[in-house]
Amino acid sequence: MKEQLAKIRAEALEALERTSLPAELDELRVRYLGKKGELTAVLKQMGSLSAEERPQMGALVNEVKASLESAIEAQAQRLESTAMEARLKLEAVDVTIPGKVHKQGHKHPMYIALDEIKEIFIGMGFTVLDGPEIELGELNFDRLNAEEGHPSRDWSDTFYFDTDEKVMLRSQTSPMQVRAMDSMELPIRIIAPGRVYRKDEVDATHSPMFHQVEGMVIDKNVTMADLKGTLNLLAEKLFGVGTVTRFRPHHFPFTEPSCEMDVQCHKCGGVGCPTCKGEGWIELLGAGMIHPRVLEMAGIDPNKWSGWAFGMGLERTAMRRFKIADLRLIFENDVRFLEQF
Ligand code: 2NM
Repeated sequence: MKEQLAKIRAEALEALERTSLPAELDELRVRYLGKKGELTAVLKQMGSLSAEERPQMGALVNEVKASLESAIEAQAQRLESTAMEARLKLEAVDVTIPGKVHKQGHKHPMYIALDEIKEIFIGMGFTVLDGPEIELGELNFDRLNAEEGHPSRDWSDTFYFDTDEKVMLRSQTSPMQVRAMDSMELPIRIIAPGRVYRKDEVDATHSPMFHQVEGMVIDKNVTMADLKGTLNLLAEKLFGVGTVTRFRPHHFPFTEPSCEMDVQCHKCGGVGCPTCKGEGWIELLGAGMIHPRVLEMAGIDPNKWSGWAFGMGLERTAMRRFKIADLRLIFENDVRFLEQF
């Protein structure tokens, strides 16, 4: 029996050495240490031993069992660390390999100008509103005092939807002003930037889609002086201290009185040059005191409240802000152009 045990131990240790997978280890564990394993078989033979031999053999079996258990445990740890090393090797990342250079995009100069405009108005307590580009004719025209028959409502000027002529691409962002009058508590100070659509022929100064920033203030005792003061401040903050402006009378259906604001030409200082088409001035925006009927239609009492509003084209404002000569550069999105700002 002693020889038998020595043989089992030697065989088992040798078999252990040759294992390379945890499953093989399990197999050996069952084969040598399991209930039907070889050591158990030896134990079962103990009945035939004498009373003196039995404890000796028992101790020997236990010793073999313990040494096999610890050998299996040691091999298990070895296999585990070999597997881990192999995995680390396989998944190793060479941090010294140069990375792929991604081409970075660039903010469009018009949106840089818009961000500046937003900052200026936010600093004066205005809220920036965003709204739908598909609008109801009711909000785009009727509620702004441009009733049936107004020239801007003509099919040749406006993108109506074929299926429903009540629905259109907004021709200005003023429907957002109407929404604000309907939903916000007075007093109101808002600007509404966004895309607008008109059936213009494409040329150096026109595109059927362009961007606008409109704005509106409604409060008690608001006058034309507030309009001029605020818009002059906008011009100075956007184009620099000392920027010269002028206000000319104009007509819009939604304001009364109405005006246009010009900025003195930055190229010639007002003398007249090709940039300002010899005028000395460049038109910046339209504005006016909100028509009492527009306030009334929103349920605002024009005897208690008054307001002013303005609308400016963002493309042209950005062109002036960054001294860009041709509108088409704004729409082409040539990276060599965009990277300059
Ligand atoms: C302009 C010029 C003048 C304007 C008016 C309103 C509203 F809703 F308050 F009546 N929003 N925007 C306005 C006034 C727009 O664009 C050239």
